[in-house]
Amino acid sequence: MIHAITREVSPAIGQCELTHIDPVAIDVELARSQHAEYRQLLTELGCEVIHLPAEPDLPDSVFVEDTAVVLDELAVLTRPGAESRRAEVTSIAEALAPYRSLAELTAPALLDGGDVLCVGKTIWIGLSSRTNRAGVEQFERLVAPHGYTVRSTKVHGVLHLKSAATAVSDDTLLVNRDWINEDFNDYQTIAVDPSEPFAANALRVGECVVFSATYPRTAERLDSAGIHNHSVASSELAKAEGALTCCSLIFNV
Ligand code: CIR
Repeated sequence: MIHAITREVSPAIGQCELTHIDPVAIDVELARSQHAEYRQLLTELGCEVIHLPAEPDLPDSVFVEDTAVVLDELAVLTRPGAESRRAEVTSIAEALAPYRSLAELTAPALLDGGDVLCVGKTIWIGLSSRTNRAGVEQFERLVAPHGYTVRSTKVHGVLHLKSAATAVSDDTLLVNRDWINEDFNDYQTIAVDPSEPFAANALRVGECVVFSATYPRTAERLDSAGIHNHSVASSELAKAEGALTCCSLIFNV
């Protein structure tokens, strides 16, 4: 069974971290209703959704992806690059504890889950403003014994690796090459439509792909490549520099 951990949008989302985009007022109620649609879609796609209560003092806490990387063998609790986000990890650890053994990154490691792209047994980690080499090295030490190969790649001009590249099948990545130097030669790649630079973040749920309704041209490119996708609205949390993968931790039980 697929499980998805999510968390309600914080009433403080307006105080979220912003790195590469300008502040625009966020409508908390709209963000919550779009998030509810997202959870509903995950349920329809077969997920058991574990929805955690809002954290009023943690503005970015809806973006649960950044706090942990859940593999089949263990979950790695991260040390998020933004100090304001470190306290988010505690309640995620409690939520994951029934399902996985837990390991954690410690200082000087910095790593956001948004920088971690798992493609089979290869794990790509973006070196970004949130993730440093110590984070990559500690993470690698934890997962290598389980047969994973870790590869790092620089990310520039955008927050996380998964803003620039996500997997839409076992061997196909959706990419925006403006933000990464890596060629990803081992995979087939689909480029985002040039008018939709933020469209590279697709969420895989089992064999299904969830995709933002904001990017219809890139959705057509996916369709043409035989990657059929389920559309969901995500415009409001995009104002907090978040996308689709950020809002859940998805794993099999
Ligand atoms: C942040 O800057 O940390 C949040 N405002 C957005 C985090 C989005 N998370 C993600 O892409 N994995």
